[in-house]
Amino acid sequence: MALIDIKVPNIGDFKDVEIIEILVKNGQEINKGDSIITLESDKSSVEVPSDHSGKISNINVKVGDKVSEGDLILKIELIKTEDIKIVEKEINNTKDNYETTKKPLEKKEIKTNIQNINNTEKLVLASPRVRKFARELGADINIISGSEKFGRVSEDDVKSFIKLGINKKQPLKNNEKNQKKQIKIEYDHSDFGEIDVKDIPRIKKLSAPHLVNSFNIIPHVTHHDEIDITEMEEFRNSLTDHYTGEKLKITPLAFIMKALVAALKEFPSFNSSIEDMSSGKITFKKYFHIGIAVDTPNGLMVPKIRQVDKKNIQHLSTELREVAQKCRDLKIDKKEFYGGSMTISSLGGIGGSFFTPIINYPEVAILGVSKSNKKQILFGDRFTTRTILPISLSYDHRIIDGAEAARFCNEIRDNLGKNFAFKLAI
Ligand code: CAO
Repeated sequence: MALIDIKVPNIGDFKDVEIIEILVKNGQEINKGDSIITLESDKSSVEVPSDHSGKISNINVKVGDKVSEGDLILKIELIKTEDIKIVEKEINNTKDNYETTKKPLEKKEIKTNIQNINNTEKLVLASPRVRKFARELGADINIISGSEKFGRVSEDDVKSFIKLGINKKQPLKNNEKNQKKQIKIEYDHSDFGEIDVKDIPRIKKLSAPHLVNSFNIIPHVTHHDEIDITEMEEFRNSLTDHYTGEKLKITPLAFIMKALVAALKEFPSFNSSIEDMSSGKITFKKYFHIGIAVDTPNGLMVPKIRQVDKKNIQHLSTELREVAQKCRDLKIDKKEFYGGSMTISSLGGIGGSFFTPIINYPEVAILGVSKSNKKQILFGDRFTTRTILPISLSYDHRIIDGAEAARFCNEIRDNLGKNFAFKLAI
């Protein structure tokens, strides 16, 4: 079996850069020139092509790894006789011959893939393939709203953009220009005392376009409410392990996920997406995958917990912990960020009452959860101490009315009531 190493080639300024996509799988047969990984620096992204045809035998890297020239990406098993001959010839050639015959080819191939976006007005995330696709269709990638993680532009985003018929002179870009004008200040902070200027963390830079896109496109309204979860909390705190008798570590979030999904079943418009208003179409999802905003040292990530309707509280709680840990260890596959019904952003473990969460586009609503507190409230004709959970529902006012949002919150409130809490745990 003839195995050959495929290493990171010389690609100019790309040193210690992050792998953001692995484009091949073990066992897959590829041709010379096929892209195998995508690298991304702060300024640009590049797809690295294979310089040999064959079968992928061993992928040595994973998404999130940082690599430089010469690092091993994967091994390829040469299948065709002519490929083996080519490699044998290369090996037999002198080092000088090798440099002159092989290097220019690599550079030429890679150069065509490098997307230098230094001259654009904002950082737009898209793979070279998508950029090429946009160019071929005459679309300006810099004004396309990305629906993927951190606002990354996908091929589908380009297609939707073309369908919308937006061009460079349309409002989004003007808005951005106006925003630039508005935030320009005419003084220097250092005029007023000592300052320290630092780089904005990378994940924040990447997520910024996604947040701006959502905030600019979706007319947000946030509905606040308070839910009495006294019985739910008593029930949660009473849960013990069937075998050991030890108290189960289940946070309120697992209950809230279940309550949310039960409400989504009653109010399908909250489990929908509109990507192209002009098409007059709205997509209703029949699945219940809930996005959970996870605070990590690298920034905020929103993985999905799949099929929440089919899992019990304990299962959800365990999965939530595992998924949050994967995010914090950067061991999560990017697919886990796609395909959500609605998102929950819980600051309950941290503090505060009420906030205005930004909808995770292309979803149409997000449920913000704050920290529950014991409060004296009028219960019947007496003041009594109850546990109150503040919630904040931001919704897309294009398709959800205020009355519907209020009813949706009422439904969540009822679902977190005593009887439902018992039912949920089964
Ligand atoms: N009210 C009161 N206490 C709460 C609570 C609430 N609403 N929600 C959680 N808690 C408690 C938990 O019970 C736990 O208590 P113990 O330590 O006594 O067991 C503690 O707070 C810590 O919980 P947690 O945060 O570890 O777990 P979680 O399941 O509530 O949340 C996760 C998991 C991943 C969502 C959370 O860790 C996180 O990252 N939150 C931040 C999300 C964020 O940044 N959102 C803002 C995004 S901008 O829109």
